[in-house]
Amino acid sequence: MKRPFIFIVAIIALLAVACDDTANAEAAEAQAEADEATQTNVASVQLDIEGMSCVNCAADIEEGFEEADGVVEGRIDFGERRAYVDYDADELSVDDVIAIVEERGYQATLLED
Ligand SMILES: [Cu+2]
Repeated sequence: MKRPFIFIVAIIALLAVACDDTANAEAAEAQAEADEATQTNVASVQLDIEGMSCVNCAADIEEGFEEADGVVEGRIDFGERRAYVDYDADELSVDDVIAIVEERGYQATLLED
């Protein structure tokens, strides 16, 4: 009669420990990301994009940004035919960002403001 009770207590204890570990790991990961963000030399650039015929083309380029190392965030405004890209300037140059667009088969030119 006593055994099942101990077994259940043990399971609950194990689950509690596991959940706590997950929470700690998530907190550590969030902290690491925050540290990385403050250390990253983020630059922003706007590009004029040519060659897009539909919103799928915009999504295609955004996918290129997502897959590229060093791009913090890349967004395409299909209506304006424009890309807004935040990137790690220690890792990439503007030409590298343009190359990401060109690899997908579109043309990008730096928008001077
Ligand atoms: Cu398209």
